[in-house]
Parts: sequence; structure tokens; C-alpha cells
Amino acid sequence: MKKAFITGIAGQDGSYLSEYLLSLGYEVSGIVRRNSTVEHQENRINHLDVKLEYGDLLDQSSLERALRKFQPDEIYNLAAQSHVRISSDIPQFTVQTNALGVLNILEAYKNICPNAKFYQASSSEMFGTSVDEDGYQRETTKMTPVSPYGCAKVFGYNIVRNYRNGYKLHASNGILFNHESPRRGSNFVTNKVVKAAVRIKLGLQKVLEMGNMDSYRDWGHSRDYVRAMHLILQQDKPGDWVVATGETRSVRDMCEYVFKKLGLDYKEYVQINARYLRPEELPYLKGDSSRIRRELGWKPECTFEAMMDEMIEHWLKIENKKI
Ligand code: F7E
Repeated sequence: MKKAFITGIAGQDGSYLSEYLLSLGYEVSGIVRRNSTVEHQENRINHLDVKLEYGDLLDQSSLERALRKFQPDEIYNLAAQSHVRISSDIPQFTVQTNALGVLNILEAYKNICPNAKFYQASSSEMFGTSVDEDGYQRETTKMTPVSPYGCAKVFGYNIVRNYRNGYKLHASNGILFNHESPRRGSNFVTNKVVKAAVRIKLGLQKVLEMGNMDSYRDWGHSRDYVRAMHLILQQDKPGDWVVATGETRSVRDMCEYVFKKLGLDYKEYVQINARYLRPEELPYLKGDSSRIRRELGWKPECTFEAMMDEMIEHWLKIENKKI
């Protein structure tokens, strides 16, 4: 039985990855951070048979203790302060966790189980304002990040490459573009819009306050993207792979789709609130994932429409109970 260890196991991707690995017969373990509202902390993984320890990327002793205890064959580092706008409110915490945290887990991995394979959750936010001439970002695109989150992720990406080359570790980066699901935190734009539109439809809310409606994102489904993480660790050689759908849409188009699906016109309900704008915006993302499609045989299965419809169904079920 293969053993996987996941940081960020209680998050969106951690929960889908756990489900997937359990379905493949893995023993799955992970760390969760201590939180004052313990009732909600493990909502996404309560239904799963996974082994948990308290831990934190900033507490080296907790990482070493967990790796010594679980002795994993595969390590997935998904833990992070994952909200880009909030990374400007808590920049130092974000950089410590998303940059130094990667170094901490790499050190623990190198010293305790160097024969394991290591996956780092790198991000399209690393590209910032860079776009290749053909309108895509890919593995070779320059990284010009525009947020504390993006800057920290670039450090994480580079330190993984450095440890891979310097210590001959099987350490890889998945450069994942935005990926969503009903389990996405409701302060990320897709789930925020779906939740609000459903509540407006049911008469529970009157307006939706938004930030930049004209940025473009390449949105895929988290369930498809965790398959890519696993595939990356099944390769003989470590590397870096872009994971994306190759389609891009504006936030405005996404809003229009969701409201229309509910028989509403988004223009009647959306108001712009500067609170949701970012000091510097990343205006456009469209990923070229041809390398992982060609070399590893990965492809996304869920369409944008099917994913948004699944999220709408999810919120309709929750919010309908309130009326
Ligand atoms: O924003 C715009 C916002 O917060 C998407 C994380 O998983 O993907 C995610 O980062 C876009 C941005 O995701 C609101 O300005 C407008 O242009 O859903 P988001 P993100 O910042 O792209 C990358 C790949 C990651 O790695 C991150 O961890 O939507 N937007 N109005 C808004 N965004 C939010 N959150 N809230 C608004 O009201």
C-alpha cells in the first residue's frame, strides 16, 4: 500500500486529492493547523478515512514529527495562504508560509524521507503580467508576479528546482491555473458569485459587491487538477508542468453565465466596491498545458459550464434550506 502525505489536506484540493488517492488504494495522511473553530475545520474531509496530525509549515518540529511518523512515499505540499487579495493585507504571513514554508517542508523531506517523491503546488499567479506573443502562459513564460502571494510562490517554485538539482530529489512543480468546485472557499470569485446569485434568486440577498470585472481567468475543476498532481509524481523524472484548460473568460462573462442560468441579469445586481480591488491586478491568464497533455497524457474532463452548474446546484441545495 502506497503512503501519501498532504499538507493543506483540509482544503479544496487536499480533499479531492485525498478522495482520489484513497480510491487508488493509498494510505493518506496529512497535517491540519490548530483553529479555534474546530467544528468547521475538517468539513471537507470529515467523510474520508485519512490520518491527521496537528502541524504547520512554519513549525519545523511538526513537519519532522509527521514525516517521521507517516514515512510517506509521496508528499504533496498544498498548504498555503491561498487568497491573492488577502496576501496584500497579511503580506509577511503570506510570504513566510508560501515561501519559507516550502523550504521548511523540503528540508524535512531531504532529512527524513529523501526517497519519497515531492509535489509543490505552484501557481499561474507566478506569471503575473507576462503573456507569450500567442496569448498563452506556459512553462517557459517569464515570471513577473504582481502580488505578495505570487512573489512567494516564485520563491517556492525556484527552491523546489534548486533542491531537485542540488540534492537529486524527485521534487516537481505543478503550475496550476485557477481551479474551482463547490468546495472552493466562498471568498474566491467563482463561488462568491454563485452563492450570491443563488441567494438573490431566493430573495435572501439584494446586491453583489465585486472588484475587477474585467480580468480574465483560465478556470478548471479541482477534481481534474488533483489527477494531474498524482500523475506528476508517477513519472520517473521530476519536472515542472503547467496544468490548465487553455480557455479564458472574464469575471464579467462568468457572472453573466451564472445569473443567466438562474434567469437573472447580473447588471441589475452587481455593484463595484473598491474593497475588492487589488493593489496590482493580474489582468489575464490562459494556460498552454500541451506539455502535460503530450508527455503525461493528462486532460481536463469537466467543462466550464458543467463546473459552474455543479456549483449552482450545490448552493441551491444549501440556501433552499434557509427559506
Ligand atoms: O480572483 C477578480 C479578481 O480570488 C479571480 C487562487 O486559487 O488562483 C486563485 O487566485 C479574479 C481576480 O482567484 C472579486 O480581481 C473580481 O482577477 O478567485 P480569485 P485568483 O486571485 O486568480 C490562483 C491560480 C492561485 O494560485 C490562488 O491561490 O476575480 N475579482 N471581484 C474578485 N475576486 C475575488 N476573490 N472577490 C471579488 O469580489
